[in-house]
Amino acid sequence: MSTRRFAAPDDPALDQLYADVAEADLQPLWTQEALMPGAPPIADVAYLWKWKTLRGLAESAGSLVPIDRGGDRRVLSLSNPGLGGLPYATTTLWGAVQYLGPHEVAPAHHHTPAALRFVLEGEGVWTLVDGDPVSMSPGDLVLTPSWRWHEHHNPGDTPMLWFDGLDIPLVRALDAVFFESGPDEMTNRAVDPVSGSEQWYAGAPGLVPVSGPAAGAPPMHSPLMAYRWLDTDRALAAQLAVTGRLDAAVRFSDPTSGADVMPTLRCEMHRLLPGARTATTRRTGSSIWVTFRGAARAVVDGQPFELEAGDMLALPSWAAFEVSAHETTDLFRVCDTPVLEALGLYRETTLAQQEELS
Ligand code: 1HN
Repeated sequence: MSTRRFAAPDDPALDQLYADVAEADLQPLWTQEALMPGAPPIADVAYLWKWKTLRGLAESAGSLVPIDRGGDRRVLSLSNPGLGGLPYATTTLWGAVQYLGPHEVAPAHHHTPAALRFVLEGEGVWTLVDGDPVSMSPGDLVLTPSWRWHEHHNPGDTPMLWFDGLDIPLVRALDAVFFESGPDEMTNRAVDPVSGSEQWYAGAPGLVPVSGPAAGAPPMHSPLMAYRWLDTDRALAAQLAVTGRLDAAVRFSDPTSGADVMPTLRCEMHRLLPGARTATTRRTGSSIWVTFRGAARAVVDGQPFELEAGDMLALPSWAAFEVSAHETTDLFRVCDTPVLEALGLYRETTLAQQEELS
């Protein structure tokens, strides 16, 4: 005979059990309905920051706030209204506009969160990545992978503004953020427009050195620190020419392996010709879309966003997303897809016309 005794809902013994369980810092699974929803419960929202606003406020910060130790950088971070005041663009991504004024230096530091810059305005700035001076121009993608020393120099007379993308929320969630300041002395040097990393790894398409600085190192990030707009532009134009389509896209990759530029961040550039309309797609993981040039309409879960040069759009996980171009439009995208893929959690689905309309 069974000795099991199931309590009735109003059984004082059951009340006592719940009290004892709570007292012991335990929680019964059977009371947690929100634990496994049918689809991800998503807090961050689709949100657009307009360049006009970003640029104006970054410029004001440039005239009112010096770059000092502590902050180290003049950065205005995209703060997603769905994330309760956190300085995060999405659940996993940090996005920001950074302003480096004429003759300013942002001092050396390193941190475990990985960073990238996508340059929007200015000329003549260079960033020193682990001692390698990397020049920066509009449309360039510049990497500062995890724990690489970096400092920014603007020897010119005009400001530079760029988009910063980092994996800070993800690294925070993993309790793996470390940071150190570098030496205060300024590094002054003549800057070759071609960094050492490009001399090694961007010598010619498809050719990588048989032995070079990255040989034998664990392939944690691309050894190439700069991806030049000239090359990106040429690749997109060639792809449009060969396909005859109205849209083209390229992924920035580690030239030695084809992997993403950094373990946590994927970068892409998309070009849409006038009249192009992408499929409507849901993907796990979040993205930030930065408009480099053009005019386009993004639609996220039915909500329209008008994109113009410099505008930055936060796209949450699993949101239904499509873009249509009013004129030739170039869109930079950073996303956390490599993490989702590495963990076997990446999913995507293209919505059929019928679903789109409902
Ligand atoms: C950082 O170090 C940079 O080096 C940019 O330019 C943005 C946001 C949060 C923390 C560190 C940079 C950052 C950052």
